[in-house]
Amino acid sequence: MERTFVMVKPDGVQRGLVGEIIARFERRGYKLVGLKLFTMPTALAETHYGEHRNKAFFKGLVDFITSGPVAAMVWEGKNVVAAAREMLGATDPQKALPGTIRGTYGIDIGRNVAHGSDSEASAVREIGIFFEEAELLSYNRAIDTWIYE
Ligand code: DAT
Ligand code: MG
Repeated sequence: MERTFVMVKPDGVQRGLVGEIIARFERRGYKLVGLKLFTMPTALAETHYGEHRNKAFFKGLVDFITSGPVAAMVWEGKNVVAAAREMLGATDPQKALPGTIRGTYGIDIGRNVAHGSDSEASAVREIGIFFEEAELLSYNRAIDTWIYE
């Protein structure tokens, strides 16, 4: 089964959206296999957003993402990497479709509420930098036969 990294950013935590965002993935049928609330150290933020190191918004992005607690999670299920990106909506909330997380809760690109890995390779990389192997749980859910055919 595929896994992806999803994170409620400091704006989402401050606005009380952690439960709402977790609920959307739960209701969809995805399985929560890792979860923690913590404030990201600058070095970890710079690693996580390393692909944007040379962009004009990089410093502001790192300052923002380290400004308060984030809720980091790993979700598991069929095609969950692409599904999570669709559920988040476009990076710029102004362009995100209504009903997506960013299209429901966001306005500015620098306050887009939540993160999701953009590919299977990114998911593996991001899960590896945010979670120890022992923090990722394997467990059965009786309900899975009602979610997967
Ligand atoms: P995503 O989070 O959808 O994967 P990304 O990886 O291109 O988007 O950018 C990472 C974050 O950086 C994004 O969630 C918000 C911020 N960001 C991206 N483009 C930006 C821009 N043009 N101005 C300000 N912040 C930006
Ligand atoms: Mg990205």
